[in-house]
Amino acid sequence: MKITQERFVHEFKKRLAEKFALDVKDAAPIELYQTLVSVVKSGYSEIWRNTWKSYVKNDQKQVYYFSIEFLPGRLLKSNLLNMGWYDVVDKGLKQMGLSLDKISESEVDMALGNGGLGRLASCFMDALASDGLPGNGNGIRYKYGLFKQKFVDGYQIELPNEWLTDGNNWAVARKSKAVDVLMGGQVHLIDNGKYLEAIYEGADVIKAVPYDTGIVGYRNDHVNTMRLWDAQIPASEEVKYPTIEDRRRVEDLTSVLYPDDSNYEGRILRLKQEYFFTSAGIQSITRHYKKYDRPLNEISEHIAIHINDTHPAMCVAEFMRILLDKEHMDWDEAWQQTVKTMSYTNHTIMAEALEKWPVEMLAKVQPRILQIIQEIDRRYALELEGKKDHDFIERTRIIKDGMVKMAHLAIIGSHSTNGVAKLHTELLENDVLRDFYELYPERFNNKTNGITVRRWLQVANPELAKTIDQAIGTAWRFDAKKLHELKNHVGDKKLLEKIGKAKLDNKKKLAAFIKEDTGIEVSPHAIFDVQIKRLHAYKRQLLNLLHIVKLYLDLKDDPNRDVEPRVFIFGAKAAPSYHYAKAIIKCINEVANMINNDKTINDKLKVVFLENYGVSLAEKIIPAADVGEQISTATKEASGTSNMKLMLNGALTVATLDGANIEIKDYVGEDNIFIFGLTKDEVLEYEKNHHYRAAEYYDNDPVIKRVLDAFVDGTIPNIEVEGHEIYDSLLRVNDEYFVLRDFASYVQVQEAVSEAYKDKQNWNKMCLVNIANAGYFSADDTVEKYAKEIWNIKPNATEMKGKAKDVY
Ligand code: OX2
Repeated sequence: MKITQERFVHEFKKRLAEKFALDVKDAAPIELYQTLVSVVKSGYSEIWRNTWKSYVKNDQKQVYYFSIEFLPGRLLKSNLLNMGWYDVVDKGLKQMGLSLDKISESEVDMALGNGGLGRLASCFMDALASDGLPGNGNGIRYKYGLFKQKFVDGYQIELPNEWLTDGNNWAVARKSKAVDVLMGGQVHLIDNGKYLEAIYEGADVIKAVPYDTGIVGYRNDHVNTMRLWDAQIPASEEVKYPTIEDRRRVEDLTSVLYPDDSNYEGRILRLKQEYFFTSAGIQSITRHYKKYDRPLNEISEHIAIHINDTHPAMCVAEFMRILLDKEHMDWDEAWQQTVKTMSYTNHTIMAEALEKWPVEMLAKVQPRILQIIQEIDRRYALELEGKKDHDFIERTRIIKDGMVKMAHLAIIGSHSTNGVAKLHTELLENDVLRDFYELYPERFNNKTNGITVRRWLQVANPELAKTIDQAIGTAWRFDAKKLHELKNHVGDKKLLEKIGKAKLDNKKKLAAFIKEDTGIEVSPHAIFDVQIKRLHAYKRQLLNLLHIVKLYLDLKDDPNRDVEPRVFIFGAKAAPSYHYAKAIIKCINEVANMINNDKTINDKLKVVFLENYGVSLAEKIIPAADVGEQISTATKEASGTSNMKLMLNGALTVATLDGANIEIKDYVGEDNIFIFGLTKDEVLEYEKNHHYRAAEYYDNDPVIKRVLDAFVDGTIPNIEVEGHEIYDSLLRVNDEYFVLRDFASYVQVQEAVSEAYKDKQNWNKMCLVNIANAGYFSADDTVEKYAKEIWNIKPNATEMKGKAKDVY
């Protein structure tokens, strides 16, 4: 729909009257929001239909991205931007005395994920659509998103996140496309003379109902689909569930998001969720494929299925189940199609996150799937007999000691395994998955993560975006790599000033938000130093905290010390069962209380821990950050993506040589990033030889001793228990993540940061270099590489990316 301001205002008022029988002046924010969503949806629904039709008409190969998490955040502004409606709607709303910013605040974040993995999936959805690529999401429609975090007495409290209370205005329920998922019971194979027939007994039938959300491409008349499944009771089975509790048992399958992205916890509900959305997705894909009478032994030429981390690894077995049991294909042919269709991304080398499930649990969830996995495993071992030694086969097979290793299933059952940053892929190939790399070298590849520059710069930071337009034009909005043209402007003092001004304005806005949210007053002229990510020991929020305590003690010694004022800002949720991470949260909050209320500190130091970190909060923090903390122990952070978002917004990175930090350093050069700490080789050396003694650092470094003592000697109030836990984890349990080992080097680099900040012009120049290089981490390019090198899919022929250019 071609939109003008006049037409928009007319349409908006009409819908508000129809939907709520209200005038603009009487409508509540939520009513205004819902009205706006309905106008926006009407603007892309026809394109959505046409996109799908063109896939069918052109018989285009499509990819289905299976992910147990998606973190789209708010969709309103992002959709407006991508449709090319943003400015018109913004002005139209102003004409009616309304504000887009305010209306947008009524949208509840769609928080169906934990962190980086889920947000990456959503950046990829946006990028697929914007590249005009035929890509669909497949996941779970959790009734409760990731918990809402509150702090009470400095402790994290988790509250349910009822994001569906006002309904989800973007999604469309497609009851006619529901499929039945079978779970539990028993299965027998009977030879009926023609094929082996799988007979299910006593299985529960669960109806999987899809909710589809349009994913709007950027200015290209292209709308893809993210399909999320909801568990319901089929009408035919209602009598089996007479009570409300019975019904709830089934419906609860899609109630809660497993609130942990790294600690393994064997819970059957999680395994059921994994099978549920895998089976529903595969069934709907194969059903659709068959509708057009195409031969099944060519299916891998028409569809690609991506397994995002191991949670959907049962795709391999479910796809086999359909081809074998429903389509009566023979094993070898079915296997060939399966391997050609599937591809897999690994997101972590943390041992506790590599999923393993007990065989007997799988037997309970879906006995036929277990049978198929056992058969895949048997054939795998048989095939390698005589070619590899016994130990190799035992190490790499899927089932070992009564456990099913999901990563092995994903690797063996797919044609591509990729890591998410160069270092991470290298570690997979040479260490964690070395055996598989030896076996299938051609299957391994790297795809460094990327982010959508639209949400993280155009939407989140309009002032900086306009400043960039003035310097290099608007082509970067279509191709983020073009941001590199900024490099020709490093000597442009006016531009550097404007970049500084945009940052200051964003800092003022964040300062106002901090005041409103926490009551803490911070000066926008201080360095805003930001660490935003899940709370995990390996991410080392603790290292940041120890440094803050050091700065505080230094100021106590000498209140007149000349320091560059800093505001340390944290945003992080800890998994509810992750006790240690919660102890760190408590300590950060108590250190914050101590410092913020100490008048002698005179605003030279402030610590702010914002509650309930998520996509929308990130959009407020990132544009205002001067410094981004990426300080994980080398080898532990597979890639990181907040590092990319922060540099894009002109923050300078304090980083270890871990994950994508290394690639960031290679692009911006050592002068434009603050690198410290152990390298990968040093960490691996320590881990191999076990010769690290954290206590030596405590004994020999008086600064470390003094800082750690503050946790147990009453200097920091209210952490009698947690302070000791942290102290013990470092000194008695020997500091698994080398916090003390990296401390001195971290302090040094932080001093360099303070020093650098004194020269504003040079600082802004460094920011500019970071912005200029951030385009190399655009998800559009990352996804294009997946499309070419893994999925073998091509952009839609009707794609009009180029044409839309002159509209802006
Ligand atoms: C995260 C990784 O920890 C992070 O380094 C990476 O950037 C992100 O995935 C996207 O690739 N759960 N979350 C992750 O891995 C797992 C498992």
